Amino acid sequence: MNQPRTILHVDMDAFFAAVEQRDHPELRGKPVLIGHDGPRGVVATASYEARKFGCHSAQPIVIAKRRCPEAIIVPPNGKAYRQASKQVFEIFERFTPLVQPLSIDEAFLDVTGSLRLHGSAETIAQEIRRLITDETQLTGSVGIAPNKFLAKIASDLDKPDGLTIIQPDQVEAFLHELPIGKIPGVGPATERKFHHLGITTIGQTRSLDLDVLQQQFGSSAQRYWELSRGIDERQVVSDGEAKSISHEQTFGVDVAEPDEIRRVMLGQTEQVAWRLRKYDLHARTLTLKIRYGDFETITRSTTLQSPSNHTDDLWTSAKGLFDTWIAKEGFKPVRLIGVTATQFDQTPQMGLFEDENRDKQSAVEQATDTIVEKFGKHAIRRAGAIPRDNEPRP
Ligand code: TTP
Ligand code: MG
Repeated sequence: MNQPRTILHVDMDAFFAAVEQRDHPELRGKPVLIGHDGPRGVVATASYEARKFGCHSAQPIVIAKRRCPEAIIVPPNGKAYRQASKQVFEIFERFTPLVQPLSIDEAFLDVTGSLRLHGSAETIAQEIRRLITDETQLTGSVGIAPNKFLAKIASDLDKPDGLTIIQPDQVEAFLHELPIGKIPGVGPATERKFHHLGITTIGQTRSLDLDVLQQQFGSSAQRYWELSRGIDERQVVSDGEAKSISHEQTFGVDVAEPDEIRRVMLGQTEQVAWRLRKYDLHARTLTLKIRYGDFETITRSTTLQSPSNHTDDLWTSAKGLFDTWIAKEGFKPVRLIGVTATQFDQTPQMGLFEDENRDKQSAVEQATDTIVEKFGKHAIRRAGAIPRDNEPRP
């Protein structure tokens, strides 16, 4: 067993919409949808005012408008979101070097080594929340727990502008109440399987022996066994030290539509590229991970023409791998898709000017351009209509 740790998960509230409401006072207090209006547009996020009407991320704009006709639709402005994200991450780094970004608006912080200086994790969390509000006029929610799994769940419990602490001695009681579907990657089918076994909460899984779990859930059994006991030893690894940067997502159902998977892959590629750029890392190798409905998992890798951290370059490789897989092996419905960049090289490979010019095109804009090119003008969609799980499995 490792030493006890204190992990924070910070996640900004209604991030893109909150930036727009900050920058455009006329939007404050109003239902706002971020996305491109039009028949194929998709909601990137909804302000909390719009969520009351049932609007949410990854929903077609037409449906969101039906639920909330007075909603104001604002096209995304990637530059503003990147700038706000940079400010927020700079705040995190004042408290610990162990900051692991998960996406543009969320990160894990291991503050175990900072407790002596700052007093307590709660003090650190309150200070981070205060600094975020003072310096960016935005709000974030924080979860504090002994591991990543619980910290991420905790940050979501009191959103927006919330702080939730799960003390080590509360873990067991907490897991006893927590629905099984809260485990990342457990979709409706797996949930049903648990229900058949008489299990509805994560804590109840403790009553099942490991071999029973293995029979039922194969390679996921060990993880369920550990999570039900509150064990998650994954370390917080800052991207600066990471040997690989990846995003993956388990779908609640097997996805039988290749374009749907391409959309998710593009969002993942955008996030991976953004994290590489943040640490000035350039990846030589890109790997695609595909899991089928029967849990068989394959990986396919490719070497980039030259090391890169640009969305377009990584996307060309990721899409190439996906299309080659379909051409050679035939498409099968997909349960999990993931994009990983490895083999980092810190020396920029391009001329300074070229690099600078390319940097001006924001990650979001690049992704937007690519989506528009591939899927039509109003097809902006990042994570698909499916729960996100952008964490590698423990
Ligand atoms: P989230 O943190 O999932 O959502 P949020 O910050 O808008 O709201 P919450 O308070 O619930 O955390 O995502 C961060 C941003 O990423 C979000 O503001 C917009 C973008 N995003 C998409 O573009 N598409 C998506 O499908 C999702 C989920 C997010
Ligand atoms: Mg958020």
